[in-house]
Amino acid sequence: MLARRASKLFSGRVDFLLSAPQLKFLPEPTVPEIAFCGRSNVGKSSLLNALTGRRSIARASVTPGRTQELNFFEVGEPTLFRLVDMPGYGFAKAPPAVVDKWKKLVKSYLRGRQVLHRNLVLIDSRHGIKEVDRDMMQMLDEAAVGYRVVLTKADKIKASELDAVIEKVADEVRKHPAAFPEMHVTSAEKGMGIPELRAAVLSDAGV
Ligand SMILES: Nc1nc2c(ncn2[C@@H]2O[C@H](COP(=O)(O)OP(=O)(O)OP(=O)(O)O)[C@@H](O)[C@H]2O)c(=O)[nH]1
Ligand SMILES: [Mg+2]
Repeated sequence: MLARRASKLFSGRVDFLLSAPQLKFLPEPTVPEIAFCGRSNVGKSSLLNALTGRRSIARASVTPGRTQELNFFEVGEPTLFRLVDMPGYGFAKAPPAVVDKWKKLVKSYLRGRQVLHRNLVLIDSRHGIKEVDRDMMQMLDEAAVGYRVVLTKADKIKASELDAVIEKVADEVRKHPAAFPEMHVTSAEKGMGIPELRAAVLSDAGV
């Protein structure tokens, strides 16, 4: 069963490979990659930690904008695929030159990476889809890179509010050609939706 295989794989070897501050530092494209995109502070690093069952393999931060490079993690022995923790977008307080540098790096990676099998676009359950998320989804639509929308921090709002957000986000997601119609609702804190997302990542990686 996929879910059991996924859980076994993620509890096995997961190793940090490298941090790429520029395109020239990207690792050789030898295995499928699954990237985590989303606004600063949305919970990318925390979700990666939750999926791999490690408390802090990816650094999760209280300071928005902490992840500034593309961080690669390898899963499996031998390596079956990689997870890529991306810098957050839409962080207004970073100096414009820094934001520009991140944007360029992220865009070139997303558009040009042959082994990129899928993106996870993370949306904070409390805030829903923001303008910067729309820009990112549109860019992915244009680049024809398939993505799954993942709601994060579902533990932070009431069930009734969560239902409303799910419905609203789903309505919008359906309009994006490169987005998967089904969404994932997760909490890295409580483990909600994590087994399902592990299975999805496995099938996206084609392993
Ligand atoms: N309650 C709750 N808090 C969460 C959850 N996921 C992340 N957080 C918190 O949200 C903050 C940001 O999480 P990160 O994982 O660092 O977010 P990020 O998207 O990697 O941030 P950048 O690297 O700055 O772009 C941290 O304080 C986390 O503890 C969750 O599921 N539930
Ligand atoms: Mg991060």
